[in-house]
Amino acid sequence: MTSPNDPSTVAERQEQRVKPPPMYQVMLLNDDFTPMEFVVSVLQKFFGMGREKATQVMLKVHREGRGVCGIYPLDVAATKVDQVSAYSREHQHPLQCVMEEA
Ligand code: TYC
Repeated sequence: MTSPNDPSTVAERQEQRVKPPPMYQVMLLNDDFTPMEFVVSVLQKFFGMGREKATQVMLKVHREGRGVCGIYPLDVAATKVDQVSAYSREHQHPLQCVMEEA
């Protein structure tokens, strides 16, 4: 006998073959003008980081040129990029936020 929750049923076997959704890294890029404190506040506000983690990520971007803020499905990643870009523009900072497939 099979029940709807039995993994041997046709529906469940099909589900196991469905690929997981592609994931996207959201990254900040370094520049010479955005204040460090503003970048830390962005990482706290939009990526849910505590102050210590946000400071570590900001310094990594500052030293290495880019750094990952989080990894999300396409729609969430695209929304983060839009929100951070709009917020930075509103504050007249050139901070760049981009995404790429993880
Ligand atoms: N390089 C900037 C400065 O020296 C700080 C900075 C860090 C800017 C991270 C952007 O994504 C960034 N004020």
